[in-house]
Amino acid sequence: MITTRMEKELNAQIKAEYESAFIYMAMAAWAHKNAYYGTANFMWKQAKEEEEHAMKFVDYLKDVDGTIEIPGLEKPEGEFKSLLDIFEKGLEHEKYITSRIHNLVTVSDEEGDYATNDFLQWYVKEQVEEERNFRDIVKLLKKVGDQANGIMMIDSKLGER
Ligand code: OFO
Repeated sequence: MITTRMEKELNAQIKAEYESAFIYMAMAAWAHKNAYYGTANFMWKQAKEEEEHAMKFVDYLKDVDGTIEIPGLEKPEGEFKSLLDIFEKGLEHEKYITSRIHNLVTVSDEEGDYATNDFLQWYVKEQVEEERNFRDIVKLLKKVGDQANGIMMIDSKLGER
């Protein structure tokens, strides 16, 4: 049985994961419009993954007989300055999600909820991976700076995801 507080926090995280999906879809749309087709592909796939993150919380709430709340979402930012701008914002967003996951772990401790604590460990590991992916791309983009060839090479590499 899940506590009301834990249930509320997990539902808030369903919303946060769908917000992540929307943010990355907006980035994908901008990238496509600006002919960064590799980045567009990367971001559509990233958005799909975020939906999977959300659905894992939905499935978990089903497992523990919790109440699932389907959230309403805000329109995400749709204008960006560059690929570097996109990936820096992505990295910042992932850091925010990491802090949210860590807070959920703290709440599960406080609630004495060992099952949820165990469930959350998957997200703790996943966030290390998520931050790393974005950070690596930010570093590459900073290295090439304004060189169009370098940017196009990175974009094409991102298309392989
Ligand atoms: Fe990008 O990890 Fe979920 O939100």
